[in-house]
Amino acid sequence: MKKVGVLMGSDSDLPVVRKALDTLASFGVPYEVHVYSAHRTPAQAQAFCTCAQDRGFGVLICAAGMAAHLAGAAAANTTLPVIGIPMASGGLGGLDALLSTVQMPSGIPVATVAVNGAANAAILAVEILAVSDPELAARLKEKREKDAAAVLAKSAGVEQEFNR
Ligand code: RP5
Repeated sequence: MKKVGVLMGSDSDLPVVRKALDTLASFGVPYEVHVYSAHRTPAQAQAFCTCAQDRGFGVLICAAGMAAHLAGAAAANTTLPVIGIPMASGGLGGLDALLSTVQMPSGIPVATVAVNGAANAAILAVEILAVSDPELAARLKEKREKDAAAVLAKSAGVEQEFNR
């Protein structure tokens, strides 16, 4: 199975990024994690992304906050799909990172999830890998069904309390 490359701009992003790692692990998807910054360690970030396809990665997840250029810089250095997680660090609640991550020029896309949307970033990465992996696709379907059953169970509780 192809691996997921997970990059974050700072180790201060890890508490949120951990949700992506846990989600990938729950699907049995292999990953590799690095703290590489587009600004503080640009050479390492570029070197990783340039070789990622040859090293067996199928998709990259990049989390960064503030002037968040990591996902865009990654996308500039690979044709693998890149998923950006805008982080809510700094004083602007993540709006700065959201705009920096999502507003890519035509030709270099970044699939941007919600601010701090680490779990969805991982699920999207799994969905990308599942296009060519029927077993993984079955695991995704199973999770959807489990999640729907949990919501319906909660609905049953609310219905019982209020619908008379
Ligand atoms: C970004 O700056 C990082 O991704 C992080 O979200 C933010 C703050 O980094 P630290 O100053 O906590 O290392 O590049």
